[in-house]
Amino acid sequence: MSSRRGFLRNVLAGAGVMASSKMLSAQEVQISGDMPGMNMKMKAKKETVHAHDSSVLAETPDIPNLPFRMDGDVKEFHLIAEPVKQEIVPGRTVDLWGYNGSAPGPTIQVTQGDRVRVIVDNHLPEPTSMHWHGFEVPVEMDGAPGSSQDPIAPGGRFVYEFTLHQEGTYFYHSHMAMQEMMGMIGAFVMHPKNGYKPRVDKDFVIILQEYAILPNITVPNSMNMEFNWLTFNGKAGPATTPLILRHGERVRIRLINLGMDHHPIHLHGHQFVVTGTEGGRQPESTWGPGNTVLVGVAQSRDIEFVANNPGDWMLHCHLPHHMMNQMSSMVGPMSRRNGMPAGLDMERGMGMLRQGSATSEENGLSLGRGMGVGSTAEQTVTNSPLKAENPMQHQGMQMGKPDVSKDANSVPGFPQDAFMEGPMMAMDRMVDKPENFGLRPGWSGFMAGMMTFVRVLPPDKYDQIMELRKKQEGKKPMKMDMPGMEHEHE
Ligand SMILES: [Cu+2]
Repeated sequence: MSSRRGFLRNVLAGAGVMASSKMLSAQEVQISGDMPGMNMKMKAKKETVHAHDSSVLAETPDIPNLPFRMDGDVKEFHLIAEPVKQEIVPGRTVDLWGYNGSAPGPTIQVTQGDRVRVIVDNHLPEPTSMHWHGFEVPVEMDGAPGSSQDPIAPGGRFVYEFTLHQEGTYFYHSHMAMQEMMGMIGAFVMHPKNGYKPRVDKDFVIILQEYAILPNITVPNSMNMEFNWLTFNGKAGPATTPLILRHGERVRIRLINLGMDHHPIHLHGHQFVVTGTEGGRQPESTWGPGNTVLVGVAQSRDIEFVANNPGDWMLHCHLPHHMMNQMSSMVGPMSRRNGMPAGLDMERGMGMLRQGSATSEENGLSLGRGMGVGSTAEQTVTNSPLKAENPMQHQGMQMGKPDVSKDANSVPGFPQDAFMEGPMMAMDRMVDKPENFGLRPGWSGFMAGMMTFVRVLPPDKYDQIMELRKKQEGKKPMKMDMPGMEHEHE
């Protein structure tokens, strides 16, 4: 079994890229004022990047791009389905299944018309199959287990090969339903042969996922119907990486959803237009303004806007429970009653009524909220007073005082957000990174779940962050920002 590192080395060697060579980020390409294919020398020659292509390479914050090598005219990628450790927020590393060490898996980027080969190795303990979601390819390449191919056995391999005539935001995923809920998806961006008009300056990919993970274990319960970890590219707020924009730039954000819920993704401070779906580019006549786009399960939505309003703007799922971390019914002290059933059996876990009404004693507040296997009965939690004088201490978090009124504990419904967010939860330093530079102190206490920032910055602040980022990237052994491409002067 070849190690991932070894594999990457081989791929890089195959692509003529030395491990030490400096890769360009999408930003840097953009700063140079040209398209990626023009200012870089590529092994791929002109078949892979078209002279009239004004597309910028898409960036998937917190997720690498998948490198490729050219085999004649074929772009060859290599994906390894395997268990991965994923740090969702500082201090919370969970056991997911993904590809090449990451969940979601690395982003694949090709150009419309490319001949593509993807070697898929299965390093999972059970069979898997790779589906190319929305691809118009011959049925034997569709990855439907049992019907179009045998599942890929543990230790096995399947080689997919197809020519792609489409353009747009696509994705790959395991076609084993429960594996999907373990993280097994990745983005597959097909850039158009001739660039979209109007062209964008920045192009981002965000994959929406959700997991049900009990507070005391690291493995998601893929059978659960409720979720307490909601992620953008495998990270929950405040660990998500903000999208950095220079004031005035036009931006595309490609949103991809694979989970059990639909997510209304909302942007502050700007109106956008939906320019594409999981079926590719939409005609411009359909582009109406909005600021919230519902990304349904198995769908993708491309949104575009001009970042003309300076500021640090939230981009988030607007389902209230998807703006929280680690939420389980143990967290909200909502009842004084003993023995609320939670996760006792599947019927109740899924919210099916056996007796009584949804709010009866038998069912009560935990109905359909059980975090599942392992929890026999919910711990009793009382309405214990929140002490403003004596804030609780936890890990490396900044412990501000919970801001509650003197009579808070006599108010029905208290506490609600006093527990879930606020200065008590701030961890600015623990999630420190160039993209967070200059945010308002304490910001991280209010970022959770499917949340990140779109930072529309004046030129000097923008340059400062890009400079910090360049420095940080220089420290990393290698950065896979540009598949198969290398810096001109190295
Ligand atoms: Cu949501």
